[in-house]
Amino acid sequence: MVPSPLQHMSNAIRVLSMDAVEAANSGHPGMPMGMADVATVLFTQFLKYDPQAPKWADRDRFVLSAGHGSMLLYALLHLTGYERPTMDDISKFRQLHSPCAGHPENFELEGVECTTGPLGQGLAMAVGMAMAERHLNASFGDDLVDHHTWVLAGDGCLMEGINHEAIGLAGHLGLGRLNVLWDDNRITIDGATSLSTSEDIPARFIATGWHVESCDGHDYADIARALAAAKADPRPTLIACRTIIGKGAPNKQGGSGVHGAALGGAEVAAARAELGWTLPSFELPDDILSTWRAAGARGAADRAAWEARHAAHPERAEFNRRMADKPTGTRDLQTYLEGLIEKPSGVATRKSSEMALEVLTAALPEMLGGSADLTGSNNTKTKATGPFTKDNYAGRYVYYGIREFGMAAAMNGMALHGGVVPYGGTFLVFSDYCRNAIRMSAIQRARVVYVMTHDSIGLGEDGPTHQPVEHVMSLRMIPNLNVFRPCDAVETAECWALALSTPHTPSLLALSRQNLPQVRTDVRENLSAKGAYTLRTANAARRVVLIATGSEVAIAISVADRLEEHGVGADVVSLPSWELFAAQPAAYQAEVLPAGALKVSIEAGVTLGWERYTGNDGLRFGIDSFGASAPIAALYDHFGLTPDKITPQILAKLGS
Ligand SMILES: Cc1ncc(C[n+]2csc(CCOP(=O)(O)OP(=O)(O)O)c2C)c(N)n1
Ligand SMILES: [Mg+2]
Repeated sequence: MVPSPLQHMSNAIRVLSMDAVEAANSGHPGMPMGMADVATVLFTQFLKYDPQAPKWADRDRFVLSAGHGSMLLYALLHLTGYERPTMDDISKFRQLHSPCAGHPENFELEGVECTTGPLGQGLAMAVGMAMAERHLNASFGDDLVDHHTWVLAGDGCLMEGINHEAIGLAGHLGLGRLNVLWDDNRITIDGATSLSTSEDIPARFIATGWHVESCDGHDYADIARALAAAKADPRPTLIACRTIIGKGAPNKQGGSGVHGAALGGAEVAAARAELGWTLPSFELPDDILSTWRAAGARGAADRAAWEARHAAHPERAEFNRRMADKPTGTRDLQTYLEGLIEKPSGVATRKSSEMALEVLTAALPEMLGGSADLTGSNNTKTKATGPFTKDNYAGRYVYYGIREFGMAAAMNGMALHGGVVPYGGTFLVFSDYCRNAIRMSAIQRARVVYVMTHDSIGLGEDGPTHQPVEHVMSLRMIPNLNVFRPCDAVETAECWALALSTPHTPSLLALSRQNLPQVRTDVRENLSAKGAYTLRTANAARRVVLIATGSEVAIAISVADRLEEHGVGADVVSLPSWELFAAQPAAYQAEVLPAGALKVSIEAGVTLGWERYTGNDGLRFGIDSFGASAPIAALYDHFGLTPDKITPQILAKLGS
């Protein structure tokens, strides 16, 4: 049978995918070959995009949640006319410095909206993109913001727990512009899905408030019908696309063997014969390429019309400001800081964070807050941020429900969509629930601000399940994540300013439940920006440098007082951010942590890692076990984090 023009187009995806995987001898041909027909319909008839303007603000967002099928996306970007990947890039699939990485990476290629591969998270990020779209639509209207979010998800994405959080949120918020194409091939790596699941997925989506369609994923007319129905329905839609994994590989299609391995020379040759494809690897027939390029050009008229509307729009300057990936901030924060000097505040840093947020959210409409059901504990809601609901997408506060992972991934999607700066709260101990999404914020260079409160045993009676011990240190290990543990109201506001100033780096604020005295008396300079600084200089000859973070800074000051009473001079260094301190010149680091002095760290968490600043011959006070359930004073005493318990050990070490 002679392939139809659409079949030729889909076969171009198939051949490019199998050839690139073959050349790399690594990768996943099954999904791209199986979903080639669905993708062809989406990219030629439904998706709104313009390869000549990949960042066009009102483009539809396409998320390849099943990121292992990256070749599908690379093939589509090349075929539709994006500048990259070139055919040369594709021929170097999975090689060092090729933008065609093993899994799609948003910082490598325009047209890759987010980095995917950790299954389920693409779908959850798409929920955030769809939220950002509705929010900006509510602010700027249909003329500027009116697009859809399309997701391609596999069986794995719909099995991961995060998908439950994501679809629950999307159904509740009525995100009708979100459509998920499910590659319903009934195969995963281990074999048939019947090995591991009996779930009625459509029923679950319907139960969550979604609309469900199904289609034959190899019948173009049926696919187009289902996509049109999805677009027309006011609810988010799941489209179950029945497909054959690896379709086109005559002997291997339909089995798990095509999921993640090169087909091999004989099968590639057999597939070429099956598909009627005669050209060598990485060559495309002119007529097929030009048909694809024509399909890719369909969005240009839409984009031009949008640009005309944009040029005439009275709020275009504000729209451009929000969509720009730039540092943000407000002078009002400095006024607020000066007020703290006049009237010091001795509240918990979670409360200080709320006070800073009152100022920031009033001045910065791009901030979109929320909490995973701990609003009153995380202190994330401000007067300026009304609820974001199905009936009011203009709201700026998301009740995420008890969905930490879903929240974090949605915030990634919002940040990557652009136009909003998301922040969201939970207890620090539950950073583990969303840790991979925090990591994905960092990989994707997304400005997300995590407000993580109840940051130590200082939370008291809730006990060891709720008391972070290893969390702060382990979060410091994530590259490109700024972890802040501010010690008072001043530092907390400074850290907020820093978090908003890094458009390509996420931040995490570890904040106390308990009240803390204000120790800063000068706000002329944002000292937290240096990561660490000498908060108090020794009176007597300096023999000790006490290094502390967050709630332990006040303890360090008391220890210093006692040491001075013994004639031992002690500096106190506050170290709110390891990452920013590490970025300082060596001379500054040596000035803050001078050679020769005994270095002593005090932090209510694991001591592993503090050797970096104390050296092996220094002293480290922390907690290398789980906490306990008790009132705070009893806990600090029990774990030896009091001036009474720390001071004698320092004196003993000094031999005085
Ligand atoms: C969170 C996570 N767990 C495990 C993996 C490893 N993995 C990659 S693909 C895959 C199977 C996915 O099956 P499916 O979505 O049905 O893809 P198909 O085999 O149909 O292409 C697994 C387990 C992963 N990428 N992410
Ligand atoms: Mg599958």
